[in-house]
Amino acid sequence: MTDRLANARARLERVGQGHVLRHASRLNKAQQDRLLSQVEAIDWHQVTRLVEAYVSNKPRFAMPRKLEPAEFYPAQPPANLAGKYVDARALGERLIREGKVAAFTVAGGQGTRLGWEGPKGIYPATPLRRLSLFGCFAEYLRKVHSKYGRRCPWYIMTSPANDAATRQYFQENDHLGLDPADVVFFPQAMMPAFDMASGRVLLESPDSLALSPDGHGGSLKALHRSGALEDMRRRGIEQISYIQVDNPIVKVIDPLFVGLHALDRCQMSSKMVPKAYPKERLGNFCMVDGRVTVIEYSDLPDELAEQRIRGGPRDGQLRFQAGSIAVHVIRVDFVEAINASGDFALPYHRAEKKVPYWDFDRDAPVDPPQPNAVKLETFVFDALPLCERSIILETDRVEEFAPIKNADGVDSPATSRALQIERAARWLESRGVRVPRNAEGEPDAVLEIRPLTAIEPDDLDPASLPKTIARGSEVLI
Ligand code: UD2
Repeated sequence: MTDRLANARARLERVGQGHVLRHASRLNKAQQDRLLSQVEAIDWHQVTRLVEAYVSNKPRFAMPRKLEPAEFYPAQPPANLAGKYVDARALGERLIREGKVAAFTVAGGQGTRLGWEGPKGIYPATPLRRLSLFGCFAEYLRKVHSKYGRRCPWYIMTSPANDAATRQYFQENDHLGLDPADVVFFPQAMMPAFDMASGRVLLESPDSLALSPDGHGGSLKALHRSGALEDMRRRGIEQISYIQVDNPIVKVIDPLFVGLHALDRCQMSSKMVPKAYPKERLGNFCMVDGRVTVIEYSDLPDELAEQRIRGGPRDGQLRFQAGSIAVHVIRVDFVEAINASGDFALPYHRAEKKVPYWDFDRDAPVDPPQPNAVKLETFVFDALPLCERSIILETDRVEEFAPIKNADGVDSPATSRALQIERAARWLESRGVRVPRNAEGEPDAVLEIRPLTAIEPDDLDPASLPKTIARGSEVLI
């Protein structure tokens, strides 16, 4: 037995996970190396603590004693804030022009709900061109470049499971028209799945652990460990515009949002949409002990979720109405600071999942019919309570939130397509174009506006637009 194998075995035996390498002597050299590399990448002391805290025990959500809805900047500024919005947008634009803003996409998720093989960013998202999600973001950034005269670097967090396929896609597609030097990939860390009954780490095959990405909260560590933060420093980046991979109409960089966040000297800020219904599957922006805190929809008690405002200009609206669309601006020095305090750890969230595993008694894989495993993830919004200052900006759902998450039903390719077409129709109508609508008021044409043409309605030049869209037609602007 090699020293390497013996050492790893001893380490695992000490923490009650000796089964991981018990069959390793039957593996060939390459298989052993693969498994040992996975084992060596894991902090086993932490694993013992996590099993105790999250697998053997089910942590109960501790409801804060005092929970208030968080304040937010409305999408349309009231008269007393109109000047501030103008100043904020000007500041955001200046920061972009000075090269101080980077885009950051978290794309390490597995996309299991969509049933799409391969990186989700490759999913064909737009109604006519079937442009990929990554393609939408790349065109957005190319438009930012042409509008503001400055290239914004784009950081993309992958996972070890989709890193190679993601890079290959960019290479084969000429980096989607971007300068390769401006696209920086780095993988996030992985976390093993635990057998729910025993707390033992699962193996998916004799030479591999059952690993999955450690949650989008892992991005705050991965930015540091990968050297991406240093790269940002070298380029003079101060603000990170954080987006998820699943939303084709997201404002990859929004000058107003960046500007409000910078003007108010915040560490990390967020965008929200008013929830469509009380238990919509969005995190709820709340205030706990004077700090912005996201409470997951599943943790918000029904009675609070259903509460409505009585009287005043917002009469009838949900009291806890601010739902997170997972769009943030984060200061580079905030990410540096939390990483510098060595013990920075976001809380883990426990999910019970069906995880296929290898049964060594039968020497065969098992596809469990019921959830058999616990997966642990951290969430980026759990960094919000670490901020002294944090703002929330409201945005319009049709303008900015058309995520593709599920194969059908809510947040599916079909709902995203309808929202994309509706947004294109609104933009065209705002520039004087007549768009046919059906009895339900939906656009009666398939419309797509290239981000290269416009990332906001004012980018559309009425002189180059059709006067009328023909009913039933397909129009690419
Ligand atoms: C997230 C938020 C929800 C709401 C919604 C808006 C959570 C728990 N919920 O729901 O409150 O804001 O988004 O769309 O976050 N990812 C990684 N690595 C990982 C896991 C995820 O990069 O280890 C990425 C993933 O590629 C995607 C994003 O994070 O871009 C969202 O992941 P999700 O699908 O797990 O989040 P979701 O839709 O449940």
